[in-house]
Amino acid sequence: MGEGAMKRFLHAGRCGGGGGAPTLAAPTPPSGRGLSRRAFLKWAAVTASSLSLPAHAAMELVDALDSGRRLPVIWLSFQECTGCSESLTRAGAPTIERLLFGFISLEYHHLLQAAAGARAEAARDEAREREKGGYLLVVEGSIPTAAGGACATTAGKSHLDQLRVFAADAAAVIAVGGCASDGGLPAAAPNPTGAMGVGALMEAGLVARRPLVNLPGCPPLPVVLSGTLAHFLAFGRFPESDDGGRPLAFYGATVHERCSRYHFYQQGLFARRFDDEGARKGWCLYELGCRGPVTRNACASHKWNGGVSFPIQCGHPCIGCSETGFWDRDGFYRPLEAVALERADASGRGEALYQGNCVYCHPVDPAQLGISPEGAVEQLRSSAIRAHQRFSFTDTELQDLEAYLSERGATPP
Ligand code: FSX
Ligand code: SF4
Ligand code: F3S
Repeated sequence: MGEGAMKRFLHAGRCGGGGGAPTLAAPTPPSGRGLSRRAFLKWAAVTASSLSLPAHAAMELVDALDSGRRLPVIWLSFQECTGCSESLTRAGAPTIERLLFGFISLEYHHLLQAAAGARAEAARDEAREREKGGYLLVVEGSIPTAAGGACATTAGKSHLDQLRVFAADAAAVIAVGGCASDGGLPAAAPNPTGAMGVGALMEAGLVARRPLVNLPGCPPLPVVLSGTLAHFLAFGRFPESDDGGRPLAFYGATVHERCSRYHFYQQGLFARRFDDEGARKGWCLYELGCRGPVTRNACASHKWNGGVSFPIQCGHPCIGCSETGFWDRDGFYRPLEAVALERADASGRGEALYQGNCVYCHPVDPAQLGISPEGAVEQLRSSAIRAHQRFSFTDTELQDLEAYLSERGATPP
């Protein structure tokens, strides 16, 4: 296929639409990798788009993956629930297995490989020697460090020692899932095994520093891994990341920003119980503890099982599974506002009250409120305002609000 035709194809694929298939001069051969040529090209276009790459990057992706060079990958599973691999094997088109077996040389993955026992371990060690400095290491699960790493071993070797050895010879490392990224569930208090993520071990000097990308989520989205892998295959580096080492293309926006219930949030329509009318009508889950506003992940747009659904769509609030330490943060079912109120001083509590209530009708910046703090509180105490169900504040809340308005310089016009 000529470059022009390819570009037209990729453009058609990117723009989607069932009827958007391009007209090709000749039938394209199957890729020979368990994926038709057409599906492969379409996938490349969609992947480039999901990575927020410019249009020409799809071509580079195609060229790199088409080159026949298969990147050696060693995949180590440590302290985890296997949910990450379960999630990844439910990727859309192409399935993650096709990506893995078509474009990379998966040297070891104890869940997916057929081999087991001493021969599998020997093959893994032989791959490390053979591909020294050139393989990609994928880590799934946290690494126990208590008791010298004795809490978890495979084939007589501690996970900590395995990571030390395999990271030292890797070209780069992908930490898949919250456990590998920051310790995840196994690291939840009181963290009896001293579980740590890969990055923390590198920072502590316990594991060799290598280029690292974190793909948190419990589990992460399949597209996050396939997109990150494809980027590495095509460009020899990981996509641009945030401070937490997470690719911005997938973790650059909050769940809230792309949530299908967002318009209910804006209208102040909330489910307050899992079985109330609001829940049945699909209203916003903020009052049930949704962490979507403070959680960066792409689940609201990419979803699971080929785009079928994600937690909030199923009626469960986001528990913030792609954020560091989410297991230990404030419980799962308390509204963010309640958590903020508990933590804050009087002015901070007043801020939460103001930003959670008053901004529906008044400026976000209280300096532009056009009334003194005392005047505002006086009005709020008046029976007319109290009659409005949203604004029945207690005396303590009114004091907090006054403290906030004073601090922020609310003055009469
Ligand atoms: Fe952790 Fe993954 Fe959660 Fe489970 O491998 S991120 S417990 S889905 O399986 O590591
Ligand atoms: Fe935001 Fe959660 Fe409500 Fe969605 S359900 S709009 S993520 S608070
Ligand atoms: Fe996790 Fe929240 Fe998405 S719990 S899967 S980040 S909706």
